[in-house]
Amino acid sequence: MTHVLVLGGTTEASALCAALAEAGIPATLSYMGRVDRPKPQPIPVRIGGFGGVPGLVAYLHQHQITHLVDATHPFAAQMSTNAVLATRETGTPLLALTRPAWQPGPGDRWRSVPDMAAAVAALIGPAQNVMLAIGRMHLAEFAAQPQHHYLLRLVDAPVQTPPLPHHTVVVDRGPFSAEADRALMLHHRIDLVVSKNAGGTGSVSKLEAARALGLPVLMIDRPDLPPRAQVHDTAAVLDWLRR
Ligand code: 3Y8
Ligand code: NAP
Repeated sequence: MTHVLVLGGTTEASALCAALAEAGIPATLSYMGRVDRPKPQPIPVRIGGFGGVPGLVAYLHQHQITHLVDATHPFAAQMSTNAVLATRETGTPLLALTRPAWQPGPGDRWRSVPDMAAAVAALIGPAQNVMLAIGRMHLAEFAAQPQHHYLLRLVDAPVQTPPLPHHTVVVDRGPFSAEADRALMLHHRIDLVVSKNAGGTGSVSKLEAARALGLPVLMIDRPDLPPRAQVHDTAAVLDWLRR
């Protein structure tokens, strides 16, 4: 009896869940529980960490999971690493559903940096209006460059004030639109956009808006992940499940 566990939190994960529901394939979606109101899904959802690799191993056994699809965000490196290690231990087939990294195109003014620390270091220099479109988890690191005015886009209103002396919070969740992002950047007179190289369609809008406005982008490259089989679309996952 097939039972698929999908590690979610991305647009692609939601598309896969819809396809699994449509195909009548028994599946469960897993969220970490990072945001207040995760998106409703057409299949059963579990929320919360598993408890490291041992916890995930136990879950795979207890719920007789026959296939694990890692459809987490490319920056969810710990989850993806745990998925590789746990399935190596249990022998559960693992497939990653991910999206290709964004590539700069004509008109893009990108400066790529290897990680968050390098992005912080790259902000040395006189005060600018900086759009930090990287969520909530790494904001505190930017306190090392307090001179800028930061525009912060967050899924939920912050519980405590971010440790940045000059900042404006916009509470919004993607997918976003290039028109709205362009208006947002103009309204806040943004000089520079900081972005993770998430790939996909859910937040590419900020890159399109930056290109239209001729703004520079500080692009944070993805963390390295252990090797695993990976595909870029739902159809390939369904084929894999049928084999
Ligand atoms: C909890 C679950 C779907 C999935 C939608 C995608 C697109 C919209 C764009 C910007 C960039 C950012 C952030 C972002 C996007 C999609 C996708 C994506 C970026 C939700 C969701 C969960 C999260 C967690 C959240 C992080 C944060 C990152 C905001 C749901 C809405 C910045 C990543 O407050 C927090 O703790 C937020 C944490 C991890 C990164 C960070 O460091 O703060 N995502 N985002 C998942 C869980 O609990 O397991 O409600 O949908 C999902 C989505 N967010 O089904 O339609 O596919 O990527 N998510 C980044 O890319 O830089 C926003 O503002 O331009
Ligand atoms: P992470 O740093 O790689 O994972 C940290 C720990 O969170 C994991 O070890 C695991 O805890 C738990 N976890 C992460 N994803 C989980 C999931 N889908 N289901 C159950 N537990 C999960 O992960 P993250 O970057 O915080 O991402 C958390 C969630 O937000 C994921 O669903 C991810 O797809 C989504 N997301 C992240 C980003 C981003 O920028 N990082 C962007 C968009 C969406 P245990 O070790 O206890 O099992």
